[in-house]
Amino acid sequence: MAKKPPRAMTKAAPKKAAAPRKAPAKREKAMSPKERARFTLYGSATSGPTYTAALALALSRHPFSYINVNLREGAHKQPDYLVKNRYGQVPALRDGNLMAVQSAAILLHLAESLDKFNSKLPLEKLRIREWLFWQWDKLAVPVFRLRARARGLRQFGDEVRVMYDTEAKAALAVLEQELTKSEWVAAKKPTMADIGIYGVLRYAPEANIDLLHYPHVTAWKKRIEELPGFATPEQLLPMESKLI
Ligand SMILES: N[C@@H](CCC(=O)N[C@@H](CS)C(=O)NCC(=O)O)C(=O)O
Repeated sequence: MAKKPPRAMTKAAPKKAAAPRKAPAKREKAMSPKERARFTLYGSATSGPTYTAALALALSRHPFSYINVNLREGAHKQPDYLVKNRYGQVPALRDGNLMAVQSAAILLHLAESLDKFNSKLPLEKLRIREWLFWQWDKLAVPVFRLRARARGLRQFGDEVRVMYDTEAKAALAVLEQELTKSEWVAAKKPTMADIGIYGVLRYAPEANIDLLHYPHVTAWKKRIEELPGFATPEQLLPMESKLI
């Protein structure tokens, strides 16, 4: 066996100028096949709440299978779907053996189980929940009703339209005011509360609501769109099911 030359005899590589010290890049742990196959999202391509769940998974950098539930054909009211979502709505998210429904509950489940877009601070945790409850109470309903009317999926007269429009704008004024104080709604960093609210406001133009009247909301929306992993509804929700 050829003898290895003593250390001092090995030719030293020419010295390079020392590169400035960078913090080591955080290496993503390789995902096991079981972990990759963990989530299946049941939803519809045009559904805002489905997009919210998909966006939370995308921003958490977790792959998922997607099953298209054909709302037009009433697939969401069939017994095989009602066992997944007792409310007969999309989305539903399978996490292994567990089924999560209601998009805000799905977001909170992902925050806890993936430890993403969450906070360890009790006050921030509370604020994440607070904003998600507020979002469904004050923002999502008027925005989604107006959008459904504009798309011809719901019929109501001008009086009701004005009522929802006023409600949506009142909610936006609250959000605008909050975002004058902080970059993110519930914490010093983006959380599931931002993702939940973004999932509604993405559809504001389709509800004929102009977000340019809310400069802080517009800037916050852009910050979310710059987060790694961000994707649009069209990119995340195909018309057909997609298994991984
Ligand atoms: N609060 C529910 C709302 C879900 C929802 O409204 N889904 C709509 C599609 S965007 C749906 O399934 N509509 C059919 C129905 O309610 O019968 C959630 O956040 O998951």
